[in-house]
Amino acid sequence: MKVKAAVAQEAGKALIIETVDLEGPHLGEVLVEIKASGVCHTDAYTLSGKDPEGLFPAILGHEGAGVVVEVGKDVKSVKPGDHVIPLYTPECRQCEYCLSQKTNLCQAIRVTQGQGLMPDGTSRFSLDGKKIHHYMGTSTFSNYTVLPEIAVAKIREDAPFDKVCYIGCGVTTGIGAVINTAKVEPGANVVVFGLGGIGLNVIQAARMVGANMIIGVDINPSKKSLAEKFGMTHFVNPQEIDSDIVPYLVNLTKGGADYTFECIGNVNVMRQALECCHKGWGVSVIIGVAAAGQEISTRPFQLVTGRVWKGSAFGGARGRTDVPKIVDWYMDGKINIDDLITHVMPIEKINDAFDLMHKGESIRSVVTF
Ligand code: NAD
Ligand code: DAO
Ligand code: ZN
Repeated sequence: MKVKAAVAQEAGKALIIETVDLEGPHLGEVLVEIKASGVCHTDAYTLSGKDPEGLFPAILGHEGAGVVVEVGKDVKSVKPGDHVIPLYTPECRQCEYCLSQKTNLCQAIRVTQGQGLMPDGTSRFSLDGKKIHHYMGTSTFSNYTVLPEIAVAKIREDAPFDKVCYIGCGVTTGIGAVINTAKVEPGANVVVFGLGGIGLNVIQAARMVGANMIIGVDINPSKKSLAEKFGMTHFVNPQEIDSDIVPYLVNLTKGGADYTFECIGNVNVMRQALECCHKGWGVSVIIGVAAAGQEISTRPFQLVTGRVWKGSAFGGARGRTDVPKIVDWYMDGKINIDDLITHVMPIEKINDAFDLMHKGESIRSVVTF
């Protein structure tokens, strides 16, 4: 079939709206009509050419929502008409990783997904007979896409696509890091570094679980008011304090934070986030993705004396199991997504979404089809 997609032809160039050929679903795959897709930093990172695993030409996008229109042979868990959120972290429920119950990093299709291909090693997208790569197994910057069955979460039908698409990455990443990875308990003191689309979701989850102090750290003072709306109790701008940020935060929390979250992707901030944790038990969770080749460091004595360094991918969420629950939380008013979606535009304007992101003027832009 012919589909409308924003194609990344080359690194560092704007996306081009094209009419692309899409083959129907093979064994174990589903064809999904994408209704809305968020535009995330990871799309921009790959488009920039800095992502060593980035492949071109490709159809980017990994934060979508839509409707199943056709299923391939042997597909059992979804049917045409079902509303779904694509999952860049699938959940096969059969691989060693899924069965371990210790991680959400299902490996069932990891190799081909990283090669920009479907699990059988081929692409469904082409333009003028030339292969176009899939991206993160999702390629949601297209009005139709093909996904493995294990990479879709079935969601309720009354959930608005242009809001719940954000659960496909940012919302789940931030909320899941608090609930699944750190397991923040009521009364805990929390520090969140970076108050963007991820950090604000960390903040709202910290409030939801009953954290005591929720300290937000950002160099951009314009982030303060929205963060307060989401539950931040104290704001710290590192450029406006007299002392170093680590002793400042240790003092503010009277001994160190119980939990910290790095939501920027800056290795120097990752160190600060670990070192402002409470001696003996403080846990620091790295969410931000640092540029290729970057390394973290600290004095090992920080860990010897009980601080714990962890990482979190897609909030530790098992997509097919957890994403429908997060959609319910949104529909029940337990979490706020609406105030984070600052811009909505048709797919034809997708390059404006990247510009807004680079200028720091959006929290999340959503493109619709
Ligand atoms: P964003 O740009 O919206 O937010 C980053 C915030 O950090 C901004 O408010 C900025 O002002 C602030 N900031 C920048 N440098 C700072 C510094 N030195 N000190 C304090 N604040 C600083 O980004 P986002 O969409 O929230 O994404 C955050 C990170 O999370 C990115 O690295 C992204 O790639 C990553 N991410 C990780 C996962 C995962 O599963 N681990 C998923 C999605 C995104
Ligand atoms: O299993 O090795 C693997 C791949 C895990 C991918 C996890 C991605 C986490 C962060 C990327 C940013 C997502 C938008
Ligand atoms: Zn698996």
